[in-house]
Amino acid sequence: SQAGKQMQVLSLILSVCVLGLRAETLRYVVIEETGSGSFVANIAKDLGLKAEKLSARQGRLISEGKKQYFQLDRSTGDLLIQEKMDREELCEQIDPCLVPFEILLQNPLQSYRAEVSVYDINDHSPVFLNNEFLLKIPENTMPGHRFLLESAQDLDVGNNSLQNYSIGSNNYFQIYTRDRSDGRKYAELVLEKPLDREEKPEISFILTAVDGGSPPRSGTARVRVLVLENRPEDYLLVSVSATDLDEGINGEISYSIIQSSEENHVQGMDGGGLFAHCKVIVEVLDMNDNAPEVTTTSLTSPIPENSQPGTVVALFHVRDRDSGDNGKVVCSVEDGLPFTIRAVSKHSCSLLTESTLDRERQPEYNITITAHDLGSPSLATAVTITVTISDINDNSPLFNETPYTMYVRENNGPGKKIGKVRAIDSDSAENAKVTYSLLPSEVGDLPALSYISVNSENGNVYALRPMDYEQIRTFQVTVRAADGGTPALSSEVIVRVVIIDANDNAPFILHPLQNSSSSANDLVPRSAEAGYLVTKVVAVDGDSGQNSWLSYRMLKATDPSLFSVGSHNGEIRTTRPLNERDSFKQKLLILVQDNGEPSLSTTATLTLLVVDGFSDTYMQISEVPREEDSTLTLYLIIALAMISLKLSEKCNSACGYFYGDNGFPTTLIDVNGMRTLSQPYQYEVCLTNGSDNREFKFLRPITSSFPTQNSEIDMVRGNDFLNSSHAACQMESVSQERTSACVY
Ligand SMILES: *[C@@H]1O[C@H](CO)[C@@H](O)[C@H](O)[C@H]1NC(C)=O
Ligand SMILES: *[C@@H]1O[C@H](CO)[C@@H](O)[C@H](O)[C@H]1NC(C)=O
Ligand SMILES: *[C@@H]1O[C@H](CO)[C@@H](O)[C@H](O)[C@H]1NC(C)=O
Ligand SMILES: *[C@@H]1O[C@H](CO)[C@@H](O)[C@H](O)[C@H]1NC(C)=O
Ligand SMILES: *[C@@H]1O[C@H](CO)[C@@H](O)[C@H](O)[C@H]1NC(C)=O
Ligand SMILES: CC(=O)N[C@H]1CO[C@H](CO)[C@@H](O)[C@@H]1O
Repeated sequence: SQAGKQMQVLSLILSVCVLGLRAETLRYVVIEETGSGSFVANIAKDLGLKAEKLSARQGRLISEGKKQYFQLDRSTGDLLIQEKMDREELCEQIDPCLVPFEILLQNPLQSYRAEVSVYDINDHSPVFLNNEFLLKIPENTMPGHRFLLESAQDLDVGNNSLQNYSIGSNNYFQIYTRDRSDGRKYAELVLEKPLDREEKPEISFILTAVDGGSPPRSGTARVRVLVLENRPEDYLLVSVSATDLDEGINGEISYSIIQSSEENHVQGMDGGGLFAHCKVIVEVLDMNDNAPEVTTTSLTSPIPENSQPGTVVALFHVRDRDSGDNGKVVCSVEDGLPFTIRAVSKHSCSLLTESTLDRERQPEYNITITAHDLGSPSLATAVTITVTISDINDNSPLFNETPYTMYVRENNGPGKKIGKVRAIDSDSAENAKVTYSLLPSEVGDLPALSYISVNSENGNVYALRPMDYEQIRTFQVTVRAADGGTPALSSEVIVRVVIIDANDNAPFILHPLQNSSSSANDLVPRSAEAGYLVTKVVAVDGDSGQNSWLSYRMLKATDPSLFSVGSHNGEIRTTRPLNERDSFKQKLLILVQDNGEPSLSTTATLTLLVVDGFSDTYMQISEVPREEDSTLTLYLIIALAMISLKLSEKCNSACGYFYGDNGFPTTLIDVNGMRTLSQPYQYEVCLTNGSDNREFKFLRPITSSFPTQNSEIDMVRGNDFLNSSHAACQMESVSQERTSACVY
């Protein structure tokens, strides 16, 4: 230490030589921290005075500050350091650091100005205010981005002050040392490589500040970089930097934001309260971060199904908070619906019907309207509205059967339900409410209403009166179904009522006549062989089907061994040859029975006369009144007609004529009743052709058979009776017979 002081003093002497005494100011140099008592210079010599003279003139130092750093040795004239000087305390960052004083002499009074320049030594290291600082950097920060680091402070000046910043090795950042306008250095961290939070969420390294002293001194701090997810709140927009020429606290700058009327001012204020402003204009670029908003402003539901295409159903207000394309919105509606969407204005669109609607097909629609913006990627919002379709009376009731056929057994009790009609209307409510009614018509001579009725509500059909199958087999009425719409729609259906036969008619004997006082006689030649066809019991039954299937049975006979009756055809035949002993007059009682359940029957009494040959003589035996002859003829005609009429529709009027005029019960008119005769037989009917006597004399089977192509012919065949206006004839053909029958 003692040696060090000598060195300092030595150097001082050297430097004093440089300064000398010039003008009024004496200039000296001393190195800071030089110890007290150290020699600075010999003032007496520099003033050109002898040391004694200096003492005699009471030379002394007058310092400008409070502190007296130097002292004057009057005996030698030496300027000595009285108090050790710290340059940093004396001058802070001011360089050069001068300590001025005056040298005052008496007798005469003289004043000399002197100043000592205090040289800096590197006695301070750069120091960071904080020994660690944190940088939060979003991971999407682009390489090249610069970050200002807090500067380190070094109280020394010149080459001893902070010269350079360096960082520990890392893969992401480089450090650059920059000069401020005042020559001070600051550190700039530059991102070299993209950050990846997932790969390295935190990067840490040592920041070193080095001064230019010899040897250099340094200070360090740790830098921690936190890599952030791309959160907007951490996004570094801009770094501002201000400089202050002052030193110390007057040069320390703090930054703050002053917000006024949407412009950000950044204020930089130094420790002395001086401040500067700069304007930071932040232009916010729109990001498509708002989905369109859709509001239903009007909705018409239900809408009638007959709405014209183009009817407005709903209005929507649409807005998007974004700007540019991000805020442009297009509305659409899903495909396949009878609706379309149309822009009404910049901020609204309407939903219209596009085609016709049909409530019966779809009564309700859930319609999703989608609004999407033109941003990339686009954002969309969907709203769903429910539109119901209201009914219009556009459907008639439809019967579920057409025509209806209902069956009623004859002799039914009045008011019997015989069936039900039902019509469905696919409209709704009143438009679908169906009521039934019977259209006026006639059944026979009576209005249909007197036969049946229809319940207007439920369509039940009732027979109002007992039906007589033998009178009416079937008839049809028209039922109308009308809905409750305005105007109402309706449809009609035919209801066929079929009367089912009951066995309520006993067989009726057509031949031989049963009610004459003396019944008709049939003649049997005594020469007849066994199997000779004597006559035929002709009976009919007013019923139909099984009820009219007749069978014949011999109940009683004068000689039961002589005659037999065909159980199906009623033919009376001899069973053996006749002989002399056989009685002239034979009486037969034949039971005719139908096949109904229970069956009904009637009997026929036959009187047969056994004769030796046909002659007028024999004919006279029978004393049949002429009245009855014509009646018989009529019966036969009827019997024939009955067969024929059923086969030929055009016969109806002719037949009606017959029955009405002659007072015969209409129940006789029954083709089916003739089934008893529907055997494959033909008969030749012979009548006498005398002017007065047209009595039925006999019949004889015709052996040649007709072609049997169909059942119609079959039915007729057994009844090839006769053309009664002539004495004798043979049916030539079935068709002829049919035609001729109609003539009667
Ligand atoms: C300061 O350093 C520079 C270069 O490092 C040198 O040229 C200069 O002479 C030095 N100044 C002093 C006063 O030592
Ligand atoms: C300053 O530091 C950088 C490294 O940070 C180094 O490359 C450079 O040489 C240094 N400069 C001086 C003058 O020491
Ligand atoms: C419409 O949506 C409602 C409610 O989700 C649903 O009950 C209804 O069945 C839907 N209608 C149609 C026609 O899809
Ligand atoms: C026989 O019966 C028929 C039909 O029933 C009738 O028209 C006729 O008057 C009756 N004759 C006698 C004599 O009773
Ligand atoms: C019945 O006689 C008439 C008159 O001669 C005749 O025209 C008609 O064809 C005959 N009918 C039959 C079925 O033979
Ligand atoms: C049996 C009989 O008297 N037949 C007569 C029928 O009438 C024709 C002519 O009208 C006569 O030629 C028959 O002899």
